[in-house]
Amino acid sequence: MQIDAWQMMTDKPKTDGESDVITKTKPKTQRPPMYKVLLLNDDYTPMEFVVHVLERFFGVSHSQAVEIMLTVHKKGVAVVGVFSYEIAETKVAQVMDFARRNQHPLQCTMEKED
Ligand code: TYC
Repeated sequence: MQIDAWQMMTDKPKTDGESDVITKTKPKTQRPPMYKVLLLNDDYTPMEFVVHVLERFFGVSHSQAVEIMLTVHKKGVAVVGVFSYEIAETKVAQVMDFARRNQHPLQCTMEKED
């Protein structure tokens, strides 16, 4: 009978049926769910205001902001970013508060990513 690394590390002698085979099990790492932040179209919010919102709260360039704003204007809705629950919630609150303070009906919501 030979002394092996397992025995030396565990101080446990192998008994019948135990082998040196190590079965690797892949740990199932749980990623937190992500949330899409959506901007909705309306007929009253000025285009420049939406562009400003996108630059200010979503850190996109002016040309990206114009592009996203026009997508919302034409299609009715667009995803403006994907974040953790807490960050998405903060973005939505910031946009809604800023729109309300400026008396625009702009709507921003969040939705769990599939
Ligand atoms: N439809 C608006 C207009 O014509 C512009 C607009 C774009 C409003 C995007 C909201 O999320 C929005 N003034």
